[in-house]
Amino acid sequence: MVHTAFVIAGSEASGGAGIQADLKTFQQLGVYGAGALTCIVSFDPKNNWAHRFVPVDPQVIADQIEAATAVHNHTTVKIGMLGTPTTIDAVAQALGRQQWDTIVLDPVLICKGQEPGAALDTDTALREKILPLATVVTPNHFEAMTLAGMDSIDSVDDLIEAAKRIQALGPRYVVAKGGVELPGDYAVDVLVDGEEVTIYSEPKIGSERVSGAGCTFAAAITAELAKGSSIKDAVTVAKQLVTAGITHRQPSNAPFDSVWQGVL
Ligand code: PXL
Repeated sequence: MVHTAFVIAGSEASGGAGIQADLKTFQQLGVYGAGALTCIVSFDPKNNWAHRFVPVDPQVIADQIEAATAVHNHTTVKIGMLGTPTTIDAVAQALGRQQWDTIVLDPVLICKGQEPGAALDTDTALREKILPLATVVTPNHFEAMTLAGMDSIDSVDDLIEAAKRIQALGPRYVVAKGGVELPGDYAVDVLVDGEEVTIYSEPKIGSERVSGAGCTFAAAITAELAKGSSIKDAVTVAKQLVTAGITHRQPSNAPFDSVWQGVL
């Protein structure tokens, strides 16, 4: 029997991000994946790849989680894009129906191409209802600024400060991702575990963001924790997989290439 991991996230039909990336990552790391859909994102190739967004009915989200958690005894869950305060309520309630060893939250506020304004109500609801339940949270540069209430993050020290502020909101571990947004030649992530700070750094691969990098990173942490790894080792594997997956990215006709999880 292999370890299992559950994911609650949105569909991004092109296969770059969302639950498609999550489940591919679980499979790649040898974990049996299962998942519930929160929303459906369809890029619009006729309108500058705008994101068409449809939330799934909250009862249907609850039904999916009921079904999946009845079929397998999941103790590890990843939470990806939720998208609306109503969805956040439904997911917070459903999570409360059982004990979880590990809840990994990728605090997706907006996806690439969306307006930052759309993030505000989601930010408030995530901060109040989901963050306090999370074991691990994996904000990117924008999400770290928003959740930490900082106007800018311009250095690794700022990123550590943001991670510490977010940790004060409840999660045990914060992995804040500098990605291509911080100046310099390295993509730097910081893990904050209480007072301990671990820095993960790899040379940047180009200066463009790649679709699915955040989803793959958090899903890989989830899979490794499901197998019993320590958080430090889980982040090491996640960083390796994302770095290799970006190096061997899948080209696309959209403005973003996507991560190839099958690389390792
Ligand atoms: O990369 C963030 C993300 C997560 N989940 C879904 C998405 C996106 C971005 O497009 O569509 C479903």
